[in-house]
Amino acid sequence: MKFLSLLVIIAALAACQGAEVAESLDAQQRSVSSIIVDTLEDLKVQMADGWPEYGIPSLAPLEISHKDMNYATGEVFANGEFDDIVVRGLNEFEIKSMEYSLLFSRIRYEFVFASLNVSTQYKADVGAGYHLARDGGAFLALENLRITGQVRYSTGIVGSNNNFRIRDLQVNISVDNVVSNIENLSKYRIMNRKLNQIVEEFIDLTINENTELIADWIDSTVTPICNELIGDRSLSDLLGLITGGGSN
Ligand SMILES: *[C@@H]1O[C@H](CO)[C@@H](O)[C@H](O)[C@H]1NC(C)=O
Ligand SMILES: *[C@@H]1O[C@H](CO)[C@@H](O)[C@H](O)[C@H]1NC(C)=O
Ligand SMILES: CC(=O)N[C@H]1CO[C@H](CO)[C@@H](O)[C@@H]1O
Repeated sequence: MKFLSLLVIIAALAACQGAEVAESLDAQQRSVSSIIVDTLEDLKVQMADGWPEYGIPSLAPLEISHKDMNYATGEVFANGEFDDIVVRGLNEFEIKSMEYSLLFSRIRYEFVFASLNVSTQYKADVGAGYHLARDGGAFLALENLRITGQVRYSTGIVGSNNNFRIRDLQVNISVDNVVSNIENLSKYRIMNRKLNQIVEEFIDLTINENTELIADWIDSTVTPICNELIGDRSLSDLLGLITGGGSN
């Protein structure tokens, strides 16, 4: 999620950069949108290699060999181990729209991920007055994940690219379909399917019903972090980081 927000910020940066180099207002509107789209298309390609010089591995697919999860409070505990985690589809998003408005210092965007999915082997040990131990394979997918929203920014003195700031970040997330295939939640096949349906419904509701909560979180948490990250780096520095990364 944070990662997706970063994409948006990158888009904002690209827009601003474009605004400075473009000639006429009309030309600006067109070229800025295409600069953003080009930057994102480059980003998709670069995601396969990652940005090793910044310690970012390949993100398409993203592979994590092992992850532990431990949670405990009072009587309740949950310990999990995940092996061979593979996340697919991070770079398989379609840019449905990218509208830049110089007048409103705003970029509106819409991205659609056809399938963002994760597969893993899991081991879970859960206790809460009772005790449950489970293991097996697991697959989760978000199908037609749609991210829309806008970035509003302010630019400082014309010609200085050090005063670029994000004013607010709107991110609306919705998903058409959630797929959950977690093995061995129950040893009974029908019961297992039922439990997966509950997981699907839970994820669906979490994403589709909490849009405002997520949006507030992103705006209040991510916006300051982004501005901090941008610091006094110039926009061309930042664009260079994105598109010049990786393989060579
Ligand atoms: C997982 O996502 C990738 C990338 O979007 C897609 O090609 C693949 O079909 C998905 N896998 C399944 C089983 O849905
Ligand atoms: C995001 O969703 C909120 C509430 O659902 C809506 O008011 C707002 O216009 C949406 N923003 C965008 C940019 O789609
Ligand atoms: C420990 C256990 O019950 N493993 C099972 C998990 O589910 C797979 C596929 O349904 C079975 O093959 C395993 O025996």
